Amino acid sequence: MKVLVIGGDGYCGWATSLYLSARGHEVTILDSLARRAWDREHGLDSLVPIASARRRVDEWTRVTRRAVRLETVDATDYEALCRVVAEIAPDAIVHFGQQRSAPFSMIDRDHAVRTHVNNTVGNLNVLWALREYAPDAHLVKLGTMGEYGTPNIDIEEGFLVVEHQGRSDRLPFPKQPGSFYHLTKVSDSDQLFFACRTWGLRATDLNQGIVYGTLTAETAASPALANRYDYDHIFGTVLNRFCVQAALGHPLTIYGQGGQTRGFLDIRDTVRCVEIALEHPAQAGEYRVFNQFTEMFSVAELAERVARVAAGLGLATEIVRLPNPRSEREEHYYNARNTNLRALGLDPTPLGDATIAGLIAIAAAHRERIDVRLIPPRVAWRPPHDAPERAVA
Ligand code: NAD
Ligand code: USQ
Repeated sequence: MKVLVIGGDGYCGWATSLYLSARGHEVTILDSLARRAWDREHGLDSLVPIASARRRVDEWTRVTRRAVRLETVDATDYEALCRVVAEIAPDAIVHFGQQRSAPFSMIDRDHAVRTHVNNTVGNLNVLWALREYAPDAHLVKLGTMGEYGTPNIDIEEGFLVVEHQGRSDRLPFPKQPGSFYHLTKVSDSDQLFFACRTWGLRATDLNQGIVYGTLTAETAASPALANRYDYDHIFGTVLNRFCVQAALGHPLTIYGQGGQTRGFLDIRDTVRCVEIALEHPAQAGEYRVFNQFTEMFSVAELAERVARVAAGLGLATEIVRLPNPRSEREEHYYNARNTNLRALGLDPTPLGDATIAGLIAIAAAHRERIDVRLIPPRVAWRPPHDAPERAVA
């Protein structure tokens, strides 16, 4: 298959590009390298050093004799995007290429707007480029479990059968996203559904949970193929952050009560989920949603788990509950369905103590690169004087 991976220089995209290339697919990475620029802008860096985009694709060819093409293009640049899509004539496009941090999108108006322009214009351009140059190609788009929020009912895969006034319909599941970033994903889903209904495009929306881990067989093959490992308060996700904190002897930073429950998956399952979606394309005109996670955990459960594994490694780990910088439910019902990918062959990798110990060990090996000032949360969802209690008073 000829696969165009938009955002292929990022955390999920890099691992997926190499995984697909190793399995004989003809992979082109299209990436604006915006993420590297955002890191520089905010003084952040991956804990594990990552080679430049050019250097890593060259290294892949050296190690495997397989080529991955690299196009440094921004998906918001429609002409450049179309040139690549027309040239490659892909069988499938995997779209990872967006600003994906909730805190980044909540820093200020400028970051919220940049997130929306980058993600929404990019997604629209991908849909128009498909319509014009590859209408039969399958779009596999990364969405997020965070589109649904935390409703007090079970979360279905994209759609809900609703009975109302004696009539019934299968409608998009109600969305209650928790940040300006998550809002862009809701808008993308609407765009995808519309483009499939209207133009007959075929799309799979992968509503992915929080990814953890850093190693896949391919990224482990050489230091120059290493994947990013984010631990900072803007791009670091919760389990990866806890493992770095444990390695440092830094208290594990639970925001609020810690009852926040989310879907999680190992990055080794991310790459397999994308492969499964590609192997079983949506029909022409079909828009379908797969909830892409393997297990559900609360933040407090994860902290306790990491502390226990760290103790086994001789590391004393404290857990702290910080005032929550976000607006989110801290104790809530959470039960999400994830049967579609399993039905198509996903054999989940459960979170094992060995995975946590491995992440702690990688962090310990790079501890001189850790900037502890980047750990405490600094982006608040609302200024203190805007808290609802005050607003009501
Ligand atoms: P990342 O920041 O590591 O990678 C995103 C990549 O996209 C970067 O290389 C960036 O340069 C590129 N990019 C951004 N805007 C672009 C544009 N306009 N044109 C071209 N390239 C662009 O993020 P990630 O963690 O790999 O996430 C990838 C996708 O998966 C995102 O869409 C994200 O919303 C989704 N996702 C991630 C997670 C997670 O836990 N990491 C969980 C659920 C969903
Ligand atoms: N949290 C802590 N302590 C921390 C960091 C986070 O308690 O040190 C809490 C947050 O308050 C939140 C939960 O952990 O309740 C998850 O936060 P996160 O930063 O790990 O993940 P999130 O902001 O939800 O975003 C990440 C990715 C995003 C993706 C999303 C999937 O950055 O791209 O869309 O996970 S999901 O959570 O399913 O929406």
